[in-house]
Amino acid sequence: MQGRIIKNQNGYFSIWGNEGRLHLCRSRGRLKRTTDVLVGDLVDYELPEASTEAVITKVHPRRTALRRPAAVNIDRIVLTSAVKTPDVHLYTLDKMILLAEDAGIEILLCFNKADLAPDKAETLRRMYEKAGFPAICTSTRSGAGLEELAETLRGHIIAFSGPSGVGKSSLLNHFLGRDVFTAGSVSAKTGRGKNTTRHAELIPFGEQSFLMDTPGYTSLTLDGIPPENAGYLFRDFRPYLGHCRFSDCMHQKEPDCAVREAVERGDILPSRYQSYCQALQELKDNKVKY
Ligand SMILES: Nc1nc2c(ncn2[C@@H]2O[C@H](COP(=O)(O)OP(=O)(O)O)[C@@H](O)[C@H]2O)c(=O)[nH]1
Ligand SMILES: [Mg+2]
Ligand SMILES: [Zn+2]
Repeated sequence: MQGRIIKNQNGYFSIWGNEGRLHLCRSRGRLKRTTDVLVGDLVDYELPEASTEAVITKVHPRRTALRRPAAVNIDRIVLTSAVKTPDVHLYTLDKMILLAEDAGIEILLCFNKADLAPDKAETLRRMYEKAGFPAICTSTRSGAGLEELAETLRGHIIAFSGPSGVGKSSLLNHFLGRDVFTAGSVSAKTGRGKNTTRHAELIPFGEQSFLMDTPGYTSLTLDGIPPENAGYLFRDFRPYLGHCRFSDCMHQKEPDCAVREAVERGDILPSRYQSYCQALQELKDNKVKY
């Protein structure tokens, strides 16, 4: 039998069987100890007679892998920000984009709480569309943008990710039509979410579709990406790569840099270029040394 790992609580897995039933499983059966099983994995399992627990026999190859949170086979990620409370932080957003690009996951940007600052939401949407990202402004209060977002939720596994307090759980509860996820209130003092989702968890959504809430975070460390790959992972830089004077140009202080020229012409957003420089430094600082 085949199914999807939708939850891992301290090594106790929940498998959503293809037949649409939930099985619990603590045993990896004949799997090697070194085989890790992650949320999102497609697995083969057996249901031994006289046992209530399933036994995993095989983990199928993965299409995508996200490290934080550890989850695999995500097809699309909705990178969610709030336009206000908490204020959108562009470097954090650009880092989330970089990690998702590196994981090979299709990206959609969602600027939520548009009711609090509609003009700002629209400005952000335009900025990021110019950089090459599909983007939607939403409000779970006014309902704006929710239908448009719902139309993009077709696919296999769709994760919502972003800082805590931006409204991920509220959006997911809206689409699932019930309170599956705890929507926390934002602390008046810090402007951050109080009540956050602890485990990466998939919720079955229609036929063979799953939605995933990811734990909110307050900071996000960049590592594990070679610094020289960063330029390619900024998709708005791609048209200019290969046009710099030096083939190994890192787009910093080098002469005749096509990326910097594009920034000066206004073809690349200054904030995206700043994020690139900051990310590059962070990747260099966190580079694994041998
Ligand atoms: N004004 C406004 N508040 C929202 C919106 N969406 C969510 N909230 C509120 O923001 C707070 C955090 O929401 P939550 O869904 O827990 O955020 P999460 O941490 O990203 O899962 C809650 O108090 C929500 O009621 C929105 O579109 N507009
Ligand atoms: Mg939440
Ligand atoms: Zn360059």
